[in-house]
Amino acid sequence: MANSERTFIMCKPDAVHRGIVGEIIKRFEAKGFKLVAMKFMWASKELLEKHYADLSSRPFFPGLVSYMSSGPVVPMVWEGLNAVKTGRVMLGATNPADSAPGTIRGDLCVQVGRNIIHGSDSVESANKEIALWFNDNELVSWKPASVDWVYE
Ligand code: DAT
Ligand code: MG
Repeated sequence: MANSERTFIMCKPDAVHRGIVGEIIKRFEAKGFKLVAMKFMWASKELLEKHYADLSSRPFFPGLVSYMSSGPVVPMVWEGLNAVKTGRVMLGATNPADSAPGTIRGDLCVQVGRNIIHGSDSVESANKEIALWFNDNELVSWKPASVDWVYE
């Protein structure tokens, strides 16, 4: 069902240190998306190198992995209609200098190397990322009481 598209969203270590994890979660909740999984963890360099494998040849890759492994992160799975595409819109452009006001990055951060949040860029990468960060038994099956008021 289209309403059950899933995306992988992660608050990065700067979001945790700055105490804005709640603000970020609030936006996905308020939008009407359904929380399927969430945890608080300190990710290993190995896991992050896998997560960002597509970027391994980029000059910023070592800095990216060391930033992402410098503190705890909050990986999450959110579900809903067009969750991947809409999630990206909610995040805003990769470089906060280009992120529109009203987006998470546009409102809450200033520099590309400290851009506070990750979001999957396609359904295919979402599925890969969800499988990389979560076991099947961590994905919770439930029906929000609000569902008939979010979808017609
Ligand atoms: P996004 O996170 O918007 O999907 P991406 O997948 O291209 O962007 O890059 C992953 C992360 O790498 C990004 O959130 C921040 C960092 N990054 C990307 N381009 C960068 C650059 N030119 N300089 C420094 N860090 C960069
Ligand atoms: Mg990306």
